[in-house]
Amino acid sequence: MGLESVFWAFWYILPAYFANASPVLVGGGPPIDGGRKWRDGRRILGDGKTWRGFIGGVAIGTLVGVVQYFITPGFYGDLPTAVKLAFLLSFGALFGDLVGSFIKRRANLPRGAPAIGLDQLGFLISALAFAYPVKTLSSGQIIFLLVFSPFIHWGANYFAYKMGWKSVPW
Ligand code: CTP
Ligand code: MG
Ligand code: K
Repeated sequence: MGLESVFWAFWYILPAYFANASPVLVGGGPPIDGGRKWRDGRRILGDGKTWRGFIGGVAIGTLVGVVQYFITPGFYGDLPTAVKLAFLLSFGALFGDLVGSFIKRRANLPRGAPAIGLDQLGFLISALAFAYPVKTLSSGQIIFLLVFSPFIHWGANYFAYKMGWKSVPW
């Protein structure tokens, strides 16, 4: 795959990365599950999934898409398409993140416990699925993102840990 198509793959997915990474800075406050428990007696999602993180992440990711439109309008066609795409990528990413936490709680993993695969790819697969109807990538580009995103995810989390934004480097 050419360098150019690698670039567009990253450019395409950027709102999802921003949406997924922002809650660590903008999150906090009331948890989405309202503190409620599932029938297994454990939390539905846990305290790590908050409304502020979710809404803030979707807003930041969508805003990133607007900025991207003004940098490369031709890639999106028009502004409404860019906004729709960025919103779906961001919403999809954070929805996938919630599904991941739901699965982790059912597996009896406490908040913040790492789940290799789920943590790095859940948000990405969900973002790609939500955005698919508006605009998608080639299968080669999707495979590229699936292979390389875990490294970006680990790098970003390590950076956030070093900055003191997170208590664990994952
Ligand atoms: N966060 C948030 N709201 C979200 C997602 C994340 O407020 N919807 C914040 C929380 O402070 C969370 C941090 O971002 O602790 C890091 O996110 P993540 O690693 O996804 O959550 P974990 O704390 O690891 O929780 P879980 O075990 O459920 O994945
Ligand atoms: Mg985590
Ligand atoms: K996560």
